[in-house]
Amino acid sequence: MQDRTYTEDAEPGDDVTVAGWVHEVRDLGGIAFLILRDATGKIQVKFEKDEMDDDLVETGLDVARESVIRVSGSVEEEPRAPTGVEVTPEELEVVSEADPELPLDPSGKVDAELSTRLDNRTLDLRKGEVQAIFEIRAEILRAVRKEFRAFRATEITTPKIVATGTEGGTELFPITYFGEEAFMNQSPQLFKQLIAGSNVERVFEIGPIFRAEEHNTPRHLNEATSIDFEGAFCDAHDAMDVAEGIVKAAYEAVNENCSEELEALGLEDEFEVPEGDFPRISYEEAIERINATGELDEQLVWGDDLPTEAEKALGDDVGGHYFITDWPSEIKPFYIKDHDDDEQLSTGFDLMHPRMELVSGGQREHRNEHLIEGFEQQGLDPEQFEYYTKMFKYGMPPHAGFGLGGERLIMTILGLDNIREAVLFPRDRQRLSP
Ligand code: ATP
Ligand code: AMO
Repeated sequence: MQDRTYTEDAEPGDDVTVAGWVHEVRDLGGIAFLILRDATGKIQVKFEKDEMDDDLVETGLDVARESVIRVSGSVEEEPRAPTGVEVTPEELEVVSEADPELPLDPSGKVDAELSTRLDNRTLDLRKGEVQAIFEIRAEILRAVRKEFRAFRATEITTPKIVATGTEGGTELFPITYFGEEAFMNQSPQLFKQLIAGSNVERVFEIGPIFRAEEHNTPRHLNEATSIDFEGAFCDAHDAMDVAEGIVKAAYEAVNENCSEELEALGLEDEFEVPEGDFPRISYEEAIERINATGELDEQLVWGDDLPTEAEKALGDDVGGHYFITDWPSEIKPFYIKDHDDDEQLSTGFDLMHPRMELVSGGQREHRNEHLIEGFEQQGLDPEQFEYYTKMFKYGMPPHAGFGLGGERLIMTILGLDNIREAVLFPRDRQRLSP
């Protein structure tokens, strides 16, 4: 690493070399200031024109905003400086000059459209509030990993290039794999089950999922980060306990470790960790409550999937996170187990934030003959899934798990309007680069 001091570590009395981006230059006549910004903050560089070398002053004041510079000098206390200290430069080097025509303003004084921001992510990330989102994202993923370890789960990674889809045929991205048809994986579903059926027992994965969804909404991506769990000898309620623990751990970590970032986002006063247990509402009760709100033009009947306005009505009614349990079997995938005493009723559950669905999960069908029947009922060819079903012949324990949308978690925790704000380089219908 090149020898330099982070701006946050520059203390009065030090001789330092700081390096970073030119945030702003303010020329007041006899005196001028340059604000230098790096990953840790900002520092003021002072130019007293009569007392300093002309070349040095000229270089410092002519440099375009967002150029990269390196400054060596002494640090002094200065209460009027933004951070209480300033550097009097002895040397100043322009390391990389910026074009003065910037496509967006990293100081944030001029708002930019989301698409302009995403096309220029490097410049966009120079804004404190944008950097804060990704610092918080990293902290959430750290906390999630730690929490899974506390549940004795082992982190795995599974293939993203696969021969068969699991979450519905229309959402698959086809690719060519050495002349054969293959797909980008929609979910680690089958792989995580195969490993939960080994002695490893409990697994988690944080990785990309690919969905060829045609629609363009503020909460769908075509490449998203899924936080998956699967545990042997777990039922749906155990999996709900883990999902609830993971979501709460994420909020707690942000609350405890991200105060500066919350401040950068203006959330320091309103940020709240969810309290109490998340209610577990059966699908049947959910549709009754939704119908009772009178918010829907048409009453829901048993067997309907919940449209977005129904989720919203129930979310407003409940007022916090909640589970919807015991969904009708026919609207849940083949791998979800039905209740033993009622095969119309599945063990599938969703965890909802008032704004949107965060998690889907359930207990899995672990009985080989029932699994084969389930494939047939959903019009899938069990032979294509032989690599999966055959392992159910050699001792498959009951197991359960879930998938949690990573970006939806970040989006709901921070109240972001658009899921694209929670990804560095989002993939959507219109966006394949950068
Ligand atoms: P699924 O794909 O099975 O619905 P999901 O995991 O993608 O599950 P969501 O996307 O939150 O979870 O749930 C689907 C919801 O999205 C449905 O309630 C549906 O009404 C809504 N939805 C789907 N397409 C659109 C769209 N183009 N605009 C707005 N809402 C949509
Ligand atoms: P599901 O398809 O419901 O379930 O996905 C699980 C969670 O992933 C998130 N998610 C998405 N986020 C952004 N953009 C998308 N296009 C998108 N699609 C899904 C949501 C959703 O709740 N195999 C099951 C999980 C399981 O049963 O373990 C599955 O994939 O937050």
